[in-house]
Amino acid sequence: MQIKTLELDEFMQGLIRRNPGETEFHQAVQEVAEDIIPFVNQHPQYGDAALLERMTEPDRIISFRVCWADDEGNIRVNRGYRVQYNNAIGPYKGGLRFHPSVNQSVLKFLGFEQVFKNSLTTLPMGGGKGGSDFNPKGKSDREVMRFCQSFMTELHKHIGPNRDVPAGDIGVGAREIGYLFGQYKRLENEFTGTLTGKSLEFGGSLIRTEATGYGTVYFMELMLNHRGDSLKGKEVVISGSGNVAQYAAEKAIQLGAKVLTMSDSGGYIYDKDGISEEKLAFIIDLKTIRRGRISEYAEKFGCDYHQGKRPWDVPCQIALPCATQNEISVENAKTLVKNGIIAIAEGANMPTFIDAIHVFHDNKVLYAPGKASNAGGVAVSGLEMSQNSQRISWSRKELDERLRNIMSDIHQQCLKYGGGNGYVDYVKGAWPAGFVKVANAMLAYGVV
Ligand code: NDP
Ligand code: 2IT
Repeated sequence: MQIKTLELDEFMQGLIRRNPGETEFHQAVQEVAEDIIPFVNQHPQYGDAALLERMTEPDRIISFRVCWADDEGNIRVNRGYRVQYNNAIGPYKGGLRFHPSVNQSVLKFLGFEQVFKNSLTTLPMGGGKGGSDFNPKGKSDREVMRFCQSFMTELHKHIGPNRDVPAGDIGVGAREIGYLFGQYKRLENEFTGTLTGKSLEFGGSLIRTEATGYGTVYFMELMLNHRGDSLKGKEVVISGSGNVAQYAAEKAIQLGAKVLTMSDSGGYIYDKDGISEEKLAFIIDLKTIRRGRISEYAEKFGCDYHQGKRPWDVPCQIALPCATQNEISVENAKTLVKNGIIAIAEGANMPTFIDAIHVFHDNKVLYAPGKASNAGGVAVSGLEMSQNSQRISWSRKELDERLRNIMSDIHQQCLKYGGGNGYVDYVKGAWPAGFVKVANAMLAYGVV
């Protein structure tokens, strides 16, 4: 048999032809293909088995109608999805996103990245993602409950503790997981750990709420420590003010950094004095309990609010994008570099456009892709699954230690493939590290 070598352009053209209009999915694959194709070409056993072609096709996509009644009695229709991407190394695992921008392309990009991220955690989890174009904003608790019950009435047929274990993501937090789990339990008449991110009273794990944000900052500290530096005294710009942003801010403050900004889809606040733990408590209450807008922070504490803007013009040494995909453009990246940024770690999934990543690399800015730096969330989800299976719960201290160890392990894996020449390329490091385990499992299964 002739040895197959892949060409990036040809591979991407085929992928775009097979997945028309799915721009986010194309972008996520392009990002991996740039580094994986040379790797695959050096390891012909992967190319010959067409592993990259197989990995860019999800195992299956489930799409369904979600019908519910609003508080006025109107019948509303949304679309629900679950992309079961790859279960080579464990049950499908990944979050559910409720946001009007959700479509098949967004969930395929998220599912694709989840496969490699979950592999990097060293835990036995495959990758999946799901959600709906439902917008929880402005809905009453009862409306959200009815939507979640309707969504789960279909989804429950496709998930289970050894099949597929969903969790939260944008628009899906403790409230939604409670409604979803309650309906799952009712339909299955079984109490199993089929969802993670549950509240502590019914099988949730300590540290899960904090895990993504904490893990992102642990990863940042590891990158800086590797260069003999640390977060202490650094000025940090954060986007988002949801789950990930809140706990990234908390850990950054605890490690002695000064957090200058947080944002939501309306704009960003710039607090020159730094967001203190007390001010952060106001944000957590504002966003998770009162479900208000970040502009209220500016009114309360008398600082600047920039409507309709993202925070990347604010001079800083550290950036932590923690809102959503494609929030850092090439122009934003150039501004950050001009203003002296030294490192960026993604709390969000794919917040940086590919050409912006190239700007960071060209300027030797440390850049951690989300599949490495935000893996702490799904890692603690994995630990929640282990605790549920054993019917035990570990202490906060033990879980925090496990989280730190996992982040440190991911950092080590990145150094293995991305180190050398004094500058660590974390993209080059993260992809092969996640890829190899999944690829070897798929090779072992034969042609499936
Ligand atoms: P939340 O819903 O808790 O918070 C999302 C935040 O991002 C909010 O501040 C929201 O603003 C803002 N946001 C959402 N969409 C947009 C947009 N289109 N433009 C500007 N701002 C936007 O979600 P999470 O904190 O859980 O998730 C944030 C990111 O982290 C996502 O990329 C997610 O995939 C990723 N992630 C999450 C993990 C988790 O465990 N939760 C794990 C790993 C990654 P507003 O309030 O106005 O909507
Ligand atoms: O993007 C992610 O890793 C998540 N939203 C968390 C997934 C999970 O299963 O905890």
